Amino acid sequence: MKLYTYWRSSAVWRVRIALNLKNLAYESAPVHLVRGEQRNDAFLGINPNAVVPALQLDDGRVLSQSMAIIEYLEETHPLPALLPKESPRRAQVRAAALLIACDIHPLNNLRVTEYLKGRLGHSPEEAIAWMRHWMRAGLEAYLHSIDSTGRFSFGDAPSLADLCLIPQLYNARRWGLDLAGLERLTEIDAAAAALPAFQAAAAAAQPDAEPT
Ligand SMILES: N[C@@H](CCC(=O)N[C@@H](CS)C(=O)NCC(=O)O)C(=O)O
Repeated sequence: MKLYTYWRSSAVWRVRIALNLKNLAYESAPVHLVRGEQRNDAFLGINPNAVVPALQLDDGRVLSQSMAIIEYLEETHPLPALLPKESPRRAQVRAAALLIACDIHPLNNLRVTEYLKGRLGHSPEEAIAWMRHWMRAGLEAYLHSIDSTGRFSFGDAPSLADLCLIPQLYNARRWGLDLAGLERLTEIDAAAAALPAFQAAAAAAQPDAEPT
């Protein structure tokens, strides 16, 4: 499998964790988002939506949307499970994951903040304030959507929700979000950081990582 990736992309990061937890080998094909390579004709042929991730399967078919890709991996390689067996609990894990993937991430995406600054004339400081606002509101809601105890968001093993949370916390720190009151989330982050699958998926561990 070939994963179209960018080291700092939180959407790809989710997929990298899933691939690593399920012990699936893949080749990385970096797409430099800051240089705009996602809008090159070659990549638009892979994903017309001009975003990473995209996962090219061995038969040539291309999957997009991180959550759809992870569901595909879960269906084809069920262990270790990223979703619990019980249906209401599955829905709760999916809801927490989607709170990040649908309600936080899109508001902070590169093309959105570039539009705020470029077309709408906002300053870089205003764009950062915008990102912090939506991250803080979303992470507070996330905190109230998960279990109050356990090493991870739902129990003692990582779930789909944690795959979304960990990259989002990297973004939160990157943009200087005050994480006071969110210690339960930073404890989950520390538990994840101890696992090789999460270590290998981290931004700094990617072949296209740049000095920060
Ligand atoms: N809903 C999509 C979002 C993908 C997405 O927005 N990826 C970002 C990186 S995290 C991207 O490629 N952004 C490029 C841009 O904004 O131009 C998914 O979950 O796969």
